[in-house]
Amino acid sequence: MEEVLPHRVAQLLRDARRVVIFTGAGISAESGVPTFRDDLTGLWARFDAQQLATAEAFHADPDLVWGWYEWRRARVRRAEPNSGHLAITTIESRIPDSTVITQNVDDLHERAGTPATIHLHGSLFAPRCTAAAAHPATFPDQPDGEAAEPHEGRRISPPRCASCRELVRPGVVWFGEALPEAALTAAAEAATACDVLLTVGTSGVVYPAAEIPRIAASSGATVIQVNPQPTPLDRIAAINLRGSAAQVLPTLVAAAWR
Ligand code: BJW
Repeated sequence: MEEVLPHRVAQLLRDARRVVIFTGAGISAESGVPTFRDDLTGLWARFDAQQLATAEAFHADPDLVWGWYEWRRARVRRAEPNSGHLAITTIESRIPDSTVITQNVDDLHERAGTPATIHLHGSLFAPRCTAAAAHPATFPDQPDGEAAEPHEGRRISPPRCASCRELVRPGVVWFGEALPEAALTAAAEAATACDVLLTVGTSGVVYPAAEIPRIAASSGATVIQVNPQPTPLDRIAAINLRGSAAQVLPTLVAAAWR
């Protein structure tokens, strides 16, 4: 890959007509939300996130899995959007045909000012009935996620659906489950039509979401990657900016529209 000068990257962004910003857990890391493939810490250290985020784990031990999601929900509630989320809102204000697509289940893009974020993997804040997706579920937040953690991890019984009394489950997409069709279609269409796609803070290993930057590249868009670590997306990215989202994105935005 040729070396790309910073002013050239800024110019590419400034001149773009249609931009997609595709984010993963790394965008929220500097807000204090652990990435998905980070080792779990504290009382959750002996669990593996990839094994907890499955329907099988929930059915085998609903209290364990619901407790983990409650702990994460409380943690996200305490987090604030960082300068990476905010830089994305500046890009949206400068390039009206911008689409933000996230794999994250937090609400930090929305709280930064991107209300129309496309969520490919659902939300921590949209629990639903295990039996009928049409039954939404509302329930109170736990008082304090971390303080309430008992020794074996924070086990909490999930509530029951008010309509049919089945268990309520997190409104996220687990391994082996289909992504929400409308979100996936909208994401693929935006990736096909964009001229620049910024991929930020994702390992790029979870499909079909990881197809989104690949669709953009094969449709002729320039893919710019922001990540402190190499990923499988390095090969399709025209430009790899090695650094953290909260540092690189504001610098890029400032260089594009100074
Ligand atoms: C920073 C940073 C900083 C750190 N700044 N960066 C094709 C090939 C092989 C397998 C498959 C395939 N197609 C499907 C599959 C199977 C499977 C899959 O992809 N498996 C792979 C792991 C091998 N996919 C599925 O099962 C999907 N469903 C499916 O295919 O269904 C088929 C079907 C069709 C029709 C009917 C029925 C079924 C579903 C995938 C769902 C993924 N769900 C999760 C959990 C969500 C809930 C929860 O959060 O608990 O989504 S898994 C997890 O991974 C989560 C994330 O959104 C997703 C992606 O992770 P992400 O965001 O990339 O995070 P990390 O942690 O991996 O990486 C963080 C990155 O940030 C790193 O690169 C760091 O360097 C970087 N970073 N600090 C910038 N400050």
